[in-house]
Amino acid sequence: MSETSVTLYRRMKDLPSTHLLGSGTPMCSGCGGLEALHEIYDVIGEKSVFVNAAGCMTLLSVYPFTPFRGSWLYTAMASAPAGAQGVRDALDILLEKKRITQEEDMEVVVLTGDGAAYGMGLSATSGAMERDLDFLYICYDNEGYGNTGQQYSGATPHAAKTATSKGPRGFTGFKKDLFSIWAAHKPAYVATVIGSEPLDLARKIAKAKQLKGPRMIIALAPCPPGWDFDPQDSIDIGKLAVKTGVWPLKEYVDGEVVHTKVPHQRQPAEDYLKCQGRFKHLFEPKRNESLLKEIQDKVDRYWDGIK
Ligand SMILES: Cc1ncc(C[n+]2csc(CCOP(=O)(O)OP(=O)(O)O)c2C)c(N)n1
Ligand code: SF4
Ligand SMILES: [Mg+2]
Repeated sequence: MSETSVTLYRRMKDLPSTHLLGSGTPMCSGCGGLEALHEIYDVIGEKSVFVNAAGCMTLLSVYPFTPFRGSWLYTAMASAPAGAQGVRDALDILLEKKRITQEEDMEVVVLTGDGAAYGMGLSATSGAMERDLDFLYICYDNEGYGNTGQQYSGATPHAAKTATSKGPRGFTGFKKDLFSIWAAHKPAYVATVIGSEPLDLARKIAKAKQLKGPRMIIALAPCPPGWDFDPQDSIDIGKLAVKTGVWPLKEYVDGEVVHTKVPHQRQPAEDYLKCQGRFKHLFEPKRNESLLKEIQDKVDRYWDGIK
C-alpha cells in the first residue's frame, strides 16, 4: 500500500489504524490518482459526499468502511453525475425543510476515472452541467481503463501501448480534449491539475470550493502499472508532464482560459515519454523519429502563442 493511501485510510472515523491496514487495499504504490485525491481531500474537507463511478478509487471503500469522514456513494460507470443530482436534491430538500442547517450541508463531489469522464459518463456529465448542478467533479486521468488492465480510453495519448493497442504504433487515436469539451458547456469552473504540483492544485480546489454550480477538475494521474514505470518515479514523471508542456496546467473561469504555469523553457516531450514503458517502442529497437516528431509538433503547436 502506498504511503498516501495509508494516510487516507487513517482518516477513517472511529477505527484504529491497525484495523484499516489489516483490512488492506489493493491500491498500487506510486498511484498518482491517489496522490491527487489525497491533496484534493485536504482542501475539500470532510463535509463532503463522494459519488464514485466504478474504477480504481472504488477500491478505497471496503464495505462497510470508507476512508472518508463524510459519505460515499458507489454508482455504475456512466451514472455518477446523475447520482450527484440525487444527493444534491436530497440535501436541498433537507435544507428547505430545516432538517439540516446550512452548516450541516455537504459538498457533493463526483469522483471518476477517465474511462467514465471522457467516455461512458460524458452525456450524464453534459446533462448535469446543462442543469447547472451545484457539484464538484474530479476526474483522475490515468489515461486508460486502469482497474480492468489498462485498455485504451478516450484519454489515452497518441502512440501509447495499452492492453488493447499493442501494435507497433501503439494507440493510433488521440487524447480527447476534455477540458475544452467541458469548458464549452460554460460551467462555473474547469481546471487541470496534477498531484506533483500541489500548490497549484490546492489553489484551484480552494477556488472551486468558493464557487457554486458545476466545477470540473481533471487530474493527470501517473499510473505505475498502466504506464509501466517504477512507482518511485511517479512524482518525477508528473513534474515532467508539466515541464515538457504535455500536461498544461490551466483553468477556465468567467469565459476565459488562463494558464497557471507556463513552461517557458520546455523540455523535449521525449524526456517524459522515454521513462514510461508504454512508449518504449518509440525508442527501441530503434528510434521512431517520425512518431516522436509528430508528438513534439503537437505539443509545440499547443503552446505557440501562449504567453
Ligand atoms: C458499464 C460498465 N462496463 C464495464 C465495467 C467494468 N469496469 C469496472 S472499473 C473499469 C475501468 C474504469 O476506467 P476508469 O474510469 O478510467 O477508471 P480507472 O479504472 O482507470 O481508475 C471498468 C471497465 C463496469 N463497471 N461498468
Ligand atoms: S492501476 Fe494506476 S490508477 Fe489504479 S490504483 Fe494502480 S496506480 Fe492507481
Ligand atoms: Mg482510468
